[in-house]
Amino acid sequence: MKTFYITTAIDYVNAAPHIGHAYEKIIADTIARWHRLNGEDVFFLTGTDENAQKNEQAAREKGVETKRFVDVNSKKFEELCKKLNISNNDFIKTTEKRHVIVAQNIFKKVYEKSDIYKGFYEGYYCEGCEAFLTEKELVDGKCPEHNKEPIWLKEESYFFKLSKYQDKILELLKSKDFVIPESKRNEMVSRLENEGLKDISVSRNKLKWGIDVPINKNHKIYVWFDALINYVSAIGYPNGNKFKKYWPADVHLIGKGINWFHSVIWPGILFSAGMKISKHIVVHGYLTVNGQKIGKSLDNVIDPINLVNKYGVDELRYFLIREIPFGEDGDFSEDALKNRINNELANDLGNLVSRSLTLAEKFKGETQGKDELSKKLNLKLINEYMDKFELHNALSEIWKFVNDVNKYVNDKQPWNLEGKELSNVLYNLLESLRIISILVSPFMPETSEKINKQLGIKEGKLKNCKFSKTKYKIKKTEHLFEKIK
Ligand code: ME8
Repeated sequence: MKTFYITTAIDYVNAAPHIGHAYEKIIADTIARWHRLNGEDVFFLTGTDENAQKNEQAAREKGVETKRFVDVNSKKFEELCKKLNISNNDFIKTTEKRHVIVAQNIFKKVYEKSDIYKGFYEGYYCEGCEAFLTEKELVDGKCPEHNKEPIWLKEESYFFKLSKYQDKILELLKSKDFVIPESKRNEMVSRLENEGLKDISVSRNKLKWGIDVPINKNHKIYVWFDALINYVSAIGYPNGNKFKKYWPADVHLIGKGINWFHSVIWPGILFSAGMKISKHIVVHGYLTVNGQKIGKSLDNVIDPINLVNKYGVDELRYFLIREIPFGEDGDFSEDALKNRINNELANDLGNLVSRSLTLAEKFKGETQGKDELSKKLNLKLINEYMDKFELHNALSEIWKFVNDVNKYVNDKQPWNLEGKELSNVLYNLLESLRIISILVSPFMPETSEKINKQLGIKEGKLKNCKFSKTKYKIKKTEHLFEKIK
């Protein structure tokens, strides 16, 4: 069976999750569910990045012991996953022993290959990014990502010979679809071509929080070196069955701010450790809230759990995917969310299901006839969009079909029909609903279940998306979506 291994970034636990975290998990989940629908053996990983300095600092500010603090906050991310109906197969916390052992193991392996050497680091460090910054990267002396002045570090440090892998990494970046979308690949290629690769610091001295450097207990492993390794520690590198089965990963889904770490540094580590390189780095854009950058200081960290409570999980999932062209930045606003709920969910899909089922429930005979609608469904195109990670286009193509079926109802006016003619229209409607239910299931799993329940059918797979003879047991119940005033 074809395997498919997908991961999200692991989230810092210095604060509660925000809508950007929810966005990433929803996209990854939809991709994972799509591949399961296609009959593949999917492994889907998410988790939390716990060894960062900023987690320790946040704990200190709250006056809580660090481990307790990260555990409590990590739970919030796990709860978010449940709330968003995320179908992850595992959740890794980088303070777990299974991770610590592997991070140290790979550090040692790279060291023994003479790709790690001791030196002296002097330069800027942004605690927000948990990254060493060059002067060039600063804007008005501040980190542009966090709008904060970095600290000046001067300390003994271990360095990773990233420069040694420059040619191999550039070749990899230039290969067609290692980084998706193209625009995000070009950014990496031109940065690498302009700046070249320097060796990078991979340890921090005199820290209390973090994973010990295995060859020198006075140092901690630099958090990014440790964090990237979660993708292999979680599946049991080097000898675990899952590692053998699923590595290399098919997709690392990440936000644009951490592209360099995944497209350049991670392959460098993998090359050095003699491991296979992940197949695709898939990069999404950033969300703003009412046009403003998400940030604690801006006080617009919208709590995704509240949004789910207020609007419903599938409503939020649908909105985020449909609203933002994949790979681009996008804005979240409750007004835009309400509009899509009322128009596309309640009107287009909700009403279609509701009026079809009302007619079907009343109809006593068997629904049969000839297929008049399947040519309206461009399954090939939907598949192509999903393969290109253009989830917004896939969803909009599915909606074209929903609205073609709506138009069919309006044209046929089945409420004025009876007997064979009515049976034929209902046959077309019910088969269309069954197929729509399959297609929307990765995007809106609960909605799909509700449709199936009312049709009295089991969940289908992608291969069942064709008109056939289905036995239905119609039982109309609730509305799929509530309109919002
Ligand atoms: O970067 N909109 O963690 P993180 C959309 N621990 N996505 C956003 C976003 C926004 N406004 N802000 C952040 C880290 N993200 C590291 C990752 S992976 C080995 C280590 C995305 O909690 C961000 O780009 O800051 C990343 O993909 C994810 O959310 C977690 O961000």
